[in-house]
Amino acid sequence: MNGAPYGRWLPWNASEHGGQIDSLIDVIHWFMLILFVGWGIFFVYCLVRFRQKPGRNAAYELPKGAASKYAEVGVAIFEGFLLFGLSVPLWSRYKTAPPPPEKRMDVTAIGEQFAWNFHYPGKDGKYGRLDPTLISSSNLLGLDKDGDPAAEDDIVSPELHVPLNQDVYVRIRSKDVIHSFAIPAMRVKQDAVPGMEVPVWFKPTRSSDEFREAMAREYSLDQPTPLFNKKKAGLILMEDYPASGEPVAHKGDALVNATVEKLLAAGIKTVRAAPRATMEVVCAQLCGMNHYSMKAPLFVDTPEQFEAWKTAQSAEIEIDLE
Ligand SMILES: [Cu+2]
Repeated sequence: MNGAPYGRWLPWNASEHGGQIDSLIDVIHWFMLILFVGWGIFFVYCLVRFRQKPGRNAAYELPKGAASKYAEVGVAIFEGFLLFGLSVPLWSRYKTAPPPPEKRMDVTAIGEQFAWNFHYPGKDGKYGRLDPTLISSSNLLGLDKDGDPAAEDDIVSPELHVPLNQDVYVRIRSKDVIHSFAIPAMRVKQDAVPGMEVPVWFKPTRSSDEFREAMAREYSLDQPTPLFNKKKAGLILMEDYPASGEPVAHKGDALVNATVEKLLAAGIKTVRAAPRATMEVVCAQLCGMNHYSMKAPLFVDTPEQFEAWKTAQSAEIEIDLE
């Protein structure tokens, strides 16, 4: 990881195709700058050249010349080329070639006012049945755990976990109004439309660990910052403490109350830590009063971290059922 997280005025890019989007943004901005300066110069030229003078009357007829006609036809052809020569083929190539099912990680993202929830098919690779009549505060998606065997191993999570360097295939749905599933760091954005299931796909090429390394800094253990929530684990440790001898806290531990107490008891007052979530899924469609708060943390895990997370999720489900 080199450079500032938010270099070039863009969020960092963590996906395989993101570089192409950034190049397109660059090209369009340079092109618009050239047009802006060109038109600006022409505008000022016209103001000076055709300004009011004694003995000169305004002409109301349009100029009739071949030059302007050729220029207009030329611009139309160029714009047609941009649309049908570049945009349409690129769009169809990207939108009609999803990664094959055996190579991708499948997940469904369901938007509601005002949260995202993620439904993983579990070990069997099959999504369990969702039944709107089963929706409750403890079963947010209405997953039919008793009626459908395919639902037994499914995972429902308010966090999106994806594996590093593997294609991710997301089916996007909505429970109520139109939302927009957006991951700035992955250069992905797609509307979530009630009654429809719209897929998007991307391949994460940089892990959360990498971004944590870039964002790590010293925190004093009694310092209040919004990230340093001792109950909710906004921060995680980037090193073992103490560095020598038997560590009381390990790299990767969440900075929650229990960890902080252990560290203070060992005489440690400052630690190097980083945000637990370095990327997020947001809603990019004004969907109601609390639209601004509609976001979910995104984690790009190494294959081992991803397996460990899935195992922990399945364990939690079993406890819930007892
Ligand atoms: Cu929304």
